[in-house]
Amino acid sequence: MKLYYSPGACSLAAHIILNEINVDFDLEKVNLKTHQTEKGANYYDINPKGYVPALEINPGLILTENVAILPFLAQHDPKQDLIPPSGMGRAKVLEWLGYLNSELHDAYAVFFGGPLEGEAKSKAYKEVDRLLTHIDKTISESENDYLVDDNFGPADAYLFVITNWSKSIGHDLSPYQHINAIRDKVAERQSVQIAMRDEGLIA
Ligand SMILES: N[C@@H](CCC(=O)N[C@@H](CS)C(=O)NCC(=O)O)C(=O)O
Repeated sequence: MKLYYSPGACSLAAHIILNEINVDFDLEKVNLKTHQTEKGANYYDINPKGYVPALEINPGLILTENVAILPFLAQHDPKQDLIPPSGMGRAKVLEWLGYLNSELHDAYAVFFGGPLEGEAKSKAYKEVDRLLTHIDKTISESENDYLVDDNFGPADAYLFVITNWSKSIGHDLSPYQHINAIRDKVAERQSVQIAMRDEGLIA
């Protein structure tokens, strides 16, 4: 398998799960401004949508979209801890992935679409805070160690990656203690440390 990624982008979640499932994989960095890969390919030939992540499963077989890639990878976990194979547990993972992708990811993405000023900027921060408040409250009301049950899974990886962007948009994540409790556990995982190091995000 090969993951097309950009350092620190949402593709980091797939990178983390690849490290968790113990498969051989390659990485190819994509320059999202020029849409060239580090090997000189035109990225639009690989993913016509132009964004990361893209997962090459076999030569010529490409899977895109976080909500498809993350469960696809997680189900390769030999211990079956990352995602339940069926039933409500799996549906709950997909529910979180859908919400993170269509709501939280989008709310942060507004900051990366171009410079935000004045009212538009404060509205964008408010939206991020509104969603984080909901997520934090939901976690506080559950007795789980992670977003779904007591096992780390793809939704936790995705939440970790998206909330990492708070730093680059100048957003204060400290009020969200339940999110931060999950973030702290995720950050300690070897899969996460290795992925962040391999993307050049930490030394
Ligand atoms: N719907 C896509 C969105 C992916 C996405 O937004 N990727 C961002 C990085 S986090 C990207 O590559 N942006 C550059 C671009 O759109 O050109 C998914 O969930 O996989």
